[in-house]
Amino acid sequence: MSKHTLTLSELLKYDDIVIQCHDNPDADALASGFALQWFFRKKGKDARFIYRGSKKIRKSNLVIMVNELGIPVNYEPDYAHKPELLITVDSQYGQRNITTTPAETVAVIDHHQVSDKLPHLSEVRSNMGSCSTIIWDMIRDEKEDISQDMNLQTALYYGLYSDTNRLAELSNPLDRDMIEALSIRESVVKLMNNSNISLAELEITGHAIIGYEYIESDKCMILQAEPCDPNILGVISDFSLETENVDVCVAYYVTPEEVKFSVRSCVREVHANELAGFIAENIGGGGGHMYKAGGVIHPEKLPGLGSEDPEAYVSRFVRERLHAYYDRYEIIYASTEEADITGMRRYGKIPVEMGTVKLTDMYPVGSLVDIRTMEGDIQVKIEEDTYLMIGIEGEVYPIDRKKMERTYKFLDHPYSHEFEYEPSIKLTQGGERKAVIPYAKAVISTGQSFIYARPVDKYIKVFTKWDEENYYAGEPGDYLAVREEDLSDIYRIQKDLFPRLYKEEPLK
Ligand SMILES: [Mn+2]
Repeated sequence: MSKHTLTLSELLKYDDIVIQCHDNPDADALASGFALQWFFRKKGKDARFIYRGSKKIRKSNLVIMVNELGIPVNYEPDYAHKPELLITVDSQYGQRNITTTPAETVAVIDHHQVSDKLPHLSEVRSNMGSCSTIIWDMIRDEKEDISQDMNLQTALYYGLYSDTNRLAELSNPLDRDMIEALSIRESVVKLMNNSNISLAELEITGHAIIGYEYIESDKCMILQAEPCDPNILGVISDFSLETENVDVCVAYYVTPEEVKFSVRSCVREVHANELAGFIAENIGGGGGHMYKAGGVIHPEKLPGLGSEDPEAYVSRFVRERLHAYYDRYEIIYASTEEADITGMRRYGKIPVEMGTVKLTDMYPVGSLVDIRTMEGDIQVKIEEDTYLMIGIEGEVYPIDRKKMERTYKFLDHPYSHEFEYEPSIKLTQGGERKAVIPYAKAVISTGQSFIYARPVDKYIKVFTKWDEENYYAGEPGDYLAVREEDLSDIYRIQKDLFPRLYKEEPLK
């Protein structure tokens, strides 16, 4: 759910501009307002940046942020002026977490879930780690250069850093692009980090840990905290995961507005980002990395909450989701099993156009590169014959020349394709990021490969023989597939892709 409708230049026709972030601002709210104000000043507009509500900023890392980075934000609990344009950042106008300021026109820039009808001037991208990322991207679209302003860059970095639990719960590639592009004042970040926990939060941490619940059969720990800075949830779950016989941790708090949670895993059978997504499925959102993730649940979306006490309800709900998650999967380890093909049908690959890049066209032999895809970063060492395949959804994977030539043939037209996020590469040691697609050539599969496959009726996790550390998760309707020429090469094919990729063939 995302909306891209607004450009910053559209807002330049207004003169009397006020930027407001949510009450009790956090680092992302402050950075977002700061960046937006920076943009307007650059354009000769004197926008005012305010926050309201009953509390002035007191948390020491935020006080340091405001003072050290010179963020010109004003606390205006009784703001009475009605501006021509009010822009809410890191929050949506009319919501409970932001005091309503009357204005002639309202604009919204935010990364939270869309909760109400948005004004016409809105940019809400719910899949971003921070609102700072969105504003950074919008300023970049306006071709404004922030590289000379270290304070602004540091603020943007710290905004994303704080909203993604020290970057651990980062899930969007654009967030990673921003981190890479920013030059920051490390010393200030260090200072803010070391004032991250107040004494009150230290106590919240202690209480949550004392009240832990341990599910022995799953080696899973659940910890409920009092409402706090979401970063504290990361602190609680990181620390608790270090306990022996604890493989997975979920820490959460409940407020009337939201339930926030952090997930940590140290076992390959449970990907934290997947578990987070599962817990919040249809009622919020979750994501992150394999080992660290987090998410949010919107209480109004909880089924059958009714008049029940939300805390009791949520604590039961989280336990039920965890049980459901553990019950749900059958785990298949390809490296130790030869697939049982009874009940499977035989399929041949339908020739589809794909892209292929000879990686030595982009970097010298021996280079170590990071390839960024929608699913995350992968690292590849470039050999003489390393190619990169670009699949029909923009997914990429390395392949050696022999295998590529056996399966595909070159077409005589150039490859072009647009994806939601274009795969890109940079040297691991640093340097500029290059888009992959301009280097790609179009190929088509020669239809020589056959598989056995069947749709699965439950949830599965498949550890393929190519990667013992990572599994591919499948849901009912997805296909479990085995290569005809190697019955231990078991993998999963998503149900929506399958009919586009395979057609049934007679059994041999
Ligand atoms: Mn935020």
